[in-house]
Amino acid sequence: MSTVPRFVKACLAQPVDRIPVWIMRQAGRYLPEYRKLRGEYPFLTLCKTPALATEVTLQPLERFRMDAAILFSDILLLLEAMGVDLAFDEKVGPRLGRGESGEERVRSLSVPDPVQEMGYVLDAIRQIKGSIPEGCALIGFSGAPFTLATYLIEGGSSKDFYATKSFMYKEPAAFHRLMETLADALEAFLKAQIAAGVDAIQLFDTWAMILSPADYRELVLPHMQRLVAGVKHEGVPTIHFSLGTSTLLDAMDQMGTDVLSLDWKIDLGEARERLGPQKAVQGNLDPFALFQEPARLEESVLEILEKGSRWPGYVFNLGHGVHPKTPVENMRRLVEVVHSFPVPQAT
Ligand code: 1CP
Repeated sequence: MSTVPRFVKACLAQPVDRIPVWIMRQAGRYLPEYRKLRGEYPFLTLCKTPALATEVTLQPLERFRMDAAILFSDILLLLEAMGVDLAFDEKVGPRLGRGESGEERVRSLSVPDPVQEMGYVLDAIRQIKGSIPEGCALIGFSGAPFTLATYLIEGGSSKDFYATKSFMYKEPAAFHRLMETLADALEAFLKAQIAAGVDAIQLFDTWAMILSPADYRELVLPHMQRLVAGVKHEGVPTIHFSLGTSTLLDAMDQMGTDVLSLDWKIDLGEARERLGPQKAVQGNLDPFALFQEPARLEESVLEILEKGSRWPGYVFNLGHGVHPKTPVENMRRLVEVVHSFPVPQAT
C-alpha cells in the first residue's frame, strides 16, 4: 500500500481516493483550546517553544480529520532572524525595527544560517512529525519575498503601501537586490524545513494583490521562479498562496509551483479551465460561508468540490484564513462533506 499522503498526491495532480482538505489558520483563535493556551503565553513564545508550537499545530487534528497540518509559526520570524527587531502588539499588529527608516532596515539585513537562527522551527517540525496521525501531511511555509519586503519597508502592516511603492518605483535596482537577498534567505530556510521533514511547502504572498500585472512580472516573478526552482530540487510539492490576484493568474502560473491557492473572487471552474489539468489548485471557499446554517454550508462546499475536482489535482481549502468567530461545529461539518464527496476519478 502506498504511504504517500493523499494531500501530497493531490498537490502533484495525481488521482486520490478522497479530496484532501485542510484549512488555513486551522490552529487558531476559533478553537477554545488555542485561546486557552494563548491566554497563558504570548504569541511569539508559542512560536519559539517547540513543544508549544507542536501542541498548537496538532490541536485541530484532535477534532477534525484534516489531511494536512501547517506548522504553527509566522512569516515575520525570518525577518527577525535576518537581523530586524520584531514585536507583536495586540492592537497595531506586527512592528519591525526600532524606529529606523525602511532603508536602514533594508541595509541591515543578513542571510542567516537557518540551523543557527531558526533552530526552534526545525525542532518543532521534528517533534510534530513524531506525533502527527498516519496519512496526515505536514506543511512548512514562509512568506514570499515581496510580502516580506512590504513588512520590512513599511515597518509593519500598511493600508496604502506608500513606502513600498515609493521604494519600488524610485529605486528599482535596490528593490531587486532586496528581493534577491530575501529569496536567498528563504531558499536556505525552506531547504532546512524540508531536511527537518515537512511534506510540502506553502509560500504566502498576501500582498501581491497590490501590484499591476506588468510590475508583478518585472519585480516579483523572476525572484519567485528562482526560489521555486531552488526548492523544487528537494522533491516536495510547493504551493503558492495569494488572494485578490485573478488578474495575475497567468503570470503566477509561470512561477513553477505545483499548486496555486485561489480565493473566492475567481470562479474555481474557470480557474481550472485557464490553468489546465497539469496545475493543481487549492481553495477557494469564502471563509464567511462557514457562518451559514448547515444545509446552506453543505451546498456551498459541494459547489466548490464539483468545480475543483473535474481533474485530479485539487485540495479543498478556504480562500484565506478561517475567521476567529467561526462556529467549530461548522468546521466539523465542512470536513465531513469534503470526505464523503465521491471523487470522479477515484483511485
Ligand atoms: O494573537 C495571536 O494569536 C496572533 C495571531 C497570529 C497567528 C495565529 C499571527 C500574527 N500569526 C499567526 C500564525 C500564522 N501566520 C501562521 C500559522 C499557521 C496557520 O495556522 O495558518 C501562518 C501561516 C501565518 C502567515 C502570515 N503571517 C501571513 C500570511 C497569511 C495571511 O494570513 O495572509 C501574514 C500576512 C502574516 C503577518 C501577521 N502575523 C500576525 C499578524 C497580526 C500579521 C499581520 C497581518 C496584516 O498585516 O494585516
